[in-house]
Amino acid sequence: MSTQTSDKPARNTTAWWREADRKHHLSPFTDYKQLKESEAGARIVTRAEGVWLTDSEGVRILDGMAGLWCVNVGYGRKELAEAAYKQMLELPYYNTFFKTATPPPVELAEKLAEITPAGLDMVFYGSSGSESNDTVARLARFYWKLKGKPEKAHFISRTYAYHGSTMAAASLGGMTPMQEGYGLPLPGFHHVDPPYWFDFGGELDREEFGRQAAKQVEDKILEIGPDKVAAFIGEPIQGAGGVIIPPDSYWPEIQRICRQYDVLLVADEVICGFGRTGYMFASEHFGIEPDMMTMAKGITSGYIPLSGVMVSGEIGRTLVEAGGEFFHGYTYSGHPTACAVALANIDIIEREELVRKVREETGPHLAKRLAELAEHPIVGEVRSLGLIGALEIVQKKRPRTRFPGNGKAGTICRDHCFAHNVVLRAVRDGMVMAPPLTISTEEIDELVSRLRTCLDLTAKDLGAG
Ligand code: PXG
Repeated sequence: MSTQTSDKPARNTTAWWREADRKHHLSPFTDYKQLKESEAGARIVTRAEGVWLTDSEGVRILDGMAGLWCVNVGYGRKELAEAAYKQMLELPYYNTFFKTATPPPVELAEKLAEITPAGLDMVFYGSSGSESNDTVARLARFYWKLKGKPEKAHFISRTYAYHGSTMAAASLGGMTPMQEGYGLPLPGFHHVDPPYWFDFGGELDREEFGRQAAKQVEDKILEIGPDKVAAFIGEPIQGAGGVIIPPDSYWPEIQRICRQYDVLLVADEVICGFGRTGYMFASEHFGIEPDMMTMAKGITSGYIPLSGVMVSGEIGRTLVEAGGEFFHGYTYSGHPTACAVALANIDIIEREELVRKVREETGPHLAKRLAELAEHPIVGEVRSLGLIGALEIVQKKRPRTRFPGNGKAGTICRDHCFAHNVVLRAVRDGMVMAPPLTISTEEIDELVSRLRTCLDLTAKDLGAG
């Protein structure tokens, strides 16, 4: 417990929040020493409307990341606040354990069965993407046990994948810094290369590279033994890994391989879902028919935590017909307030035709504006689908050559963006973006124009301008 002393900043001012943040708050993915030593401290965001954040100094910031890839319907939606308020007054919480249910999770389950890809018709709820991917790991093993194949317990995923921060989700993920020194991945979690043509494709034709990347999954299944592999999991587009959009040849091959070896195919739609790519789910675009699909983020546009795992009819039937308790669940599985917000959020997405707008209007506009940046001297590639996109910073365009310092150029550009009040993420030497789906074409122009300025400054800093 701290007490106020005279040299302390006044309570609830920027300086006070920064000091309290440094002293008492352990933020995720933070170098605490670096934060402590940094002059500025954290930027304190106090309010937001549409695609614009406002910080505690009154500065307006264009949010090119929709929070953390989640605020799909934009900020300031009264309907979502009202849905939560109404539900909290009526029944803020009751559990879904022990043969009980409440109306919102049931109504949402019915809605999700309607809007998710064909074949997926039951949902298991959690409160985060990590929890849902942990559920996948347990559910896949439970399923194979019920099928009389308990030895089918291994998982295959990709490097640069992000599936969450809990132990199983981080094992499914392919971020080495999250694993080394943390005793991860857990036994039984295997990784292959991602379908990342720009960094790994060399001189190969994209589609040939896509087929070779998929073949790695087949080779890995054969190495482990098909009778031991439970599931393959992948984000249709790897988000946190750098917005890796696979060649068209990739997913159909993955699907064929999974079917051939009786391996469950799991799509992690935590970022891609709920309209991000111009489809309600990116699986539709890539022709993926997943056996399980995880969702979070855009399901409530980040207004309240909620996640889910959709399962196929076959998995659902097996659970129901074989019987035996699934020893798994969270206090907040099917939280009524979160589910009420999700229903109101999906209603906005549908009523405002956000998915169609992203596919036909704002997505193509972003692609067009990004294509202009491809001419920039330090831009090696631009790519996007709907409102998720990336550009690669390079020293030389042909052959594709990075700046020295692996990630340094990206960090420089990200810091310029921060200073120019546009939030974009740097992933190694790529700049990634995922604005709210409500962003206007004018706001996209503003985002791209600020990014261009920051690329110019980055080029100058790197002696390439
Ligand atoms: N799957 C995917 C595809 C994700 O992007 C998770 C699962 C985990 O969700 P939770 O709700 O447990 O965080 C994510 C999360 C970043 C960043 O810096 C990305 C995420 C989370 C935090 C930071 O890009 N994605």
